[in-house]
Amino acid sequence: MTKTGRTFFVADLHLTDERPAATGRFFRFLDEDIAGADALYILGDLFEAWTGDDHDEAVAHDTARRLKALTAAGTPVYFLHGNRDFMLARRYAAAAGMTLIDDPTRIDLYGVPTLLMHGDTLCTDDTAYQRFRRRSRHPLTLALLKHLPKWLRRRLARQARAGSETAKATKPAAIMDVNAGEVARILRAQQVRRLIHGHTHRPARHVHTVDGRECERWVLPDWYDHWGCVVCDASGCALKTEAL
Ligand SMILES: [Mn+2]
Repeated sequence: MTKTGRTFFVADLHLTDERPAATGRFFRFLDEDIAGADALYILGDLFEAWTGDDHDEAVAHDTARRLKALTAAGTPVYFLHGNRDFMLARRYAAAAGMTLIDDPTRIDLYGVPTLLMHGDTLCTDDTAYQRFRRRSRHPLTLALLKHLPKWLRRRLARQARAGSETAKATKPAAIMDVNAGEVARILRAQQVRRLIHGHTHRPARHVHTVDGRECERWVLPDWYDHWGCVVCDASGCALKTEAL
């Protein structure tokens, strides 16, 4: 297939059998929009919930098959973990033909060093969430979770989601957005002038001035009422979003 010279970024699709419209649009996106792209990066929260690679929703199987076909056709797919699907591991990644990448990962995007993140680590004002994140992502916790029976992992995931919904309802909106100081810190530490992330569900292009230099931060949309992506080529990036 002829390469289009474009790279696509998505996040926060929150795919589940309960929202078939988003799944349908994602599969069309893979077939129509992505065909021939240089790469697809999925920056976390591809799935609404992930309790282990034995996750048995139909959407998990269908997505693996579709992504595998895409990589077989010559478009590599990269995935970094979101807060919903951080249990996604090598077995599923292999079935889907995806390459797991770290959060953050720095890539060369048509000559521009670009940092990729899910975005939850940037929300440093939400100290309760950061504490939960540290505990749940600890290697010992992950090792323990892996050995629990599926029904128990499902129950724990449900409880975590319910807890997060309750917390979100009471936290001021500003706390759940990224912290500008943390954004500047990571841009400086990673020596990049471009950052692409999701998680906050507030699609936008922001400009940050770090040490007198202009940096851009692209925030990916979720796939609830709308769907969308950031698409980049040698001339730059653009945010695309449309009603589902
Ligand atoms: Mn998220």
